[in-house]
Amino acid sequence: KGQNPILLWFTGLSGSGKSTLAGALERALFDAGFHTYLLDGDNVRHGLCKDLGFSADDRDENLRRVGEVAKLMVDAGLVVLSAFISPTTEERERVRALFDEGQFIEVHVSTPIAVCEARDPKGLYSKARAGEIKNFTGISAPYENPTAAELTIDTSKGDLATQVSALLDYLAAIQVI
Ligand code: GGZ
Repeated sequence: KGQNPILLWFTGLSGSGKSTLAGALERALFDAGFHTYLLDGDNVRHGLCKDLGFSADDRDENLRRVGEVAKLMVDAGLVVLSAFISPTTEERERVRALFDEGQFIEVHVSTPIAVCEARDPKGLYSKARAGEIKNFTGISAPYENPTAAELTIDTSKGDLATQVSALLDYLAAIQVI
């Protein structure tokens, strides 16, 4: 199926729902015949970036590598989705600058931190509050809210199917699908 290669960049706090949302959108695009790939901490931080931790410098390098890999995948013609906290505007804009106008679509998963912390699916927020994890985004390390995201989705409002529909509607409206 003919397709416009793009990168959908999901940014947001731990527990905000980035991976769930990106995974569900990937499934919908794949089912519609698109060639897709989802980059996230699970497939990057165990291999390509296994030498990196969560200091500001290591996150910066993690996101630089992810951006370059995504660029190669987009050059190869894929619809690429990524789900990383990506806490700073500078890091996100550096990735955007690798792409042509319209090829980089930033999705801010804006779920409030109180909701992310209440979800705490891996118990990381409680460890961060106890001081057992240092540099935890939103608790002891910064997260800069995007100011120019193409889309903003709060996963504490509405259900996953509605959120995926909103993403598909946007992609259809800008004629990338
Ligand atoms: C934030 C951390 C940390 C610290 C481990 N701060 O919710 P998760 O568990 O599954 O996803 C988070 C993931 C963040 O990695 P990223 O590669 O997305 O981050 S970045 O874009 O900043 O490079 C969280 C877990 O790793 N995790 N320690 N200190 N999240």
